[in-house]
Amino acid sequence: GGGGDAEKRGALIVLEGLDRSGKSSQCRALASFLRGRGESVEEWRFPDRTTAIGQMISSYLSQASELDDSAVHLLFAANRWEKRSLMESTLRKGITLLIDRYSYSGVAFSAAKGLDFQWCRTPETGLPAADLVLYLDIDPEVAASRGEYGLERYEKVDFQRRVATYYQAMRDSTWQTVDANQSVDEVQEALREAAVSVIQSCKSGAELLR
Ligand code: DGP
Ligand code: NA
Ligand code: NA
Repeated sequence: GGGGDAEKRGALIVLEGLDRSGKSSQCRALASFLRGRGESVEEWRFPDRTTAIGQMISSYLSQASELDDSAVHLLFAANRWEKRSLMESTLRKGITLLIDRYSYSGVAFSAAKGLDFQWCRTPETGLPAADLVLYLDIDPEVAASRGEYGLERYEKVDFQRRVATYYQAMRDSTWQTVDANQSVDEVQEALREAAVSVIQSCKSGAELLR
């Protein structure tokens, strides 16, 4: 379409990384920084454990239930699809979405179990595309030494190492890798610069809703 006002919108910004990469606290700090600059921002996370599908996923992750690997892969994807229209309408209102994990987690964690990489990507196709992916790059050994590691299903160093290789296979022009072995403040600084810049592009209509 044309480049009119109707296409000015919020940015879809995704934070990705291994478990204990610091994503969730960086996400919160980034949201409050952006709000302080007067931006409209909503913080989301996937899996969204509050929905019926999310509760099945949560029970699986806490190892309270077992599910077939392919079935649980489709549940994670469905948990994103059930939020699609809300995602799109929120972006169209000019609100920026800051999302803690998205389709990249969906593919990387399932492929790391041995499911076919291309098959894993298929159910993610057609979801709103991220304008910016902030990848918090952390050494799996460093992540493992952080608090509470090992309580959920995927929190094992060898597994996380495989997840990291699949993340690398998905890097594209929307990705910015931030060294998450740095201090919390240094990581936050890098995230802020990248986020401010993409929000500006979306406002100017340079990034059109796909
Ligand atoms: P979190 O709530 O961000 O700690 O994520 C919970 C765990 O689930 C974490 O180990 C990452 C994993 N995960 C997140 N999204 C997906 C997904 O779509 N598919 C799979 N297989 N795992 C995921
Ligand atoms: Na986790
Ligand atoms: Na999540």
